[in-house]
Amino acid sequence: MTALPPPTTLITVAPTGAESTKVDVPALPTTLDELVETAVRCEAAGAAMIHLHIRDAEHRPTLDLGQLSESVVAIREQTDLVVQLSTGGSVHDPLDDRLRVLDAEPDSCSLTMGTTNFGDDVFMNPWPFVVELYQLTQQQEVVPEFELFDLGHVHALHRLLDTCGSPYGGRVHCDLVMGVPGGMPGTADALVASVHALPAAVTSWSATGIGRTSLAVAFASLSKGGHLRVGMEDTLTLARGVPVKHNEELVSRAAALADLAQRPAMSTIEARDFLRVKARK
Ligand code: KMH
Ligand code: ZN
Repeated sequence: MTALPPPTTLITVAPTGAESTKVDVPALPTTLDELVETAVRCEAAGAAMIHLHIRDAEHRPTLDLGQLSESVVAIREQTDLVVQLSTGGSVHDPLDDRLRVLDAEPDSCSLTMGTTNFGDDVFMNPWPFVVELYQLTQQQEVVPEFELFDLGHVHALHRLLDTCGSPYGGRVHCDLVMGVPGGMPGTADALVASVHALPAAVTSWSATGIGRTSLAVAFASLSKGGHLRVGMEDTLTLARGVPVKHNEELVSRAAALADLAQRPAMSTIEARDFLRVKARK
């Protein structure tokens, strides 16, 4: 029997990332004020969760714990978004710093299920690190979002759940990150193959397509009953030669697609229950 698609769509905004520079992309929100302004506007446009990377005073990626905590608090004060901190950081961040991200007490965190080539770099996620980070999420009551860049990462998720049990909260939410040079392509075929291979314990999944794969992945995700992640971490143009001026544009477009699919954007209240995040306000 075919399962019914979920009635609403969880829209996550990933506004900044760690890869683009402020010099190349001045519209990238890098200061705390810009991040809060972005969060407020994206929530109004339909986002229910924010996937957060932060920058230092020189706009460089940082995992400074004080700044992370301050950002989590500021976004919580000004919005009801589910706050997800990146534990991926930048490809240059030491693994120990990435483990300490949870001390900033986010609602959720990203947790990438394996090492992957990442353009000309390598995004390191050795198995013992994945296990340690997962166990910390369980102890610190943070809901993980499993980032799957490749079919091998899907297989690794089976292994993690089999060996380490359920996540905090009991829901298993994943995100297919598609179109990274070095990972799986941003195509409907790759999305369908990944979804078919997900563990039975998975309760929800979203997908994001890097760069020009963004729309193809969004359409495929909605068609397969998935959720959406959009934002300037992954996509800097709305169309060829049309730069994104504000993350809100990408969220509004995702919300319009979700409406067309008759699965409108999920509210933040719904998302908190959907993901079973801990009440921290
Ligand atoms: N910046 C990438 C190296 C995550 O946030 O967890 C890793 C990344 C994934 O963006
Ligand atoms: Zn990220």
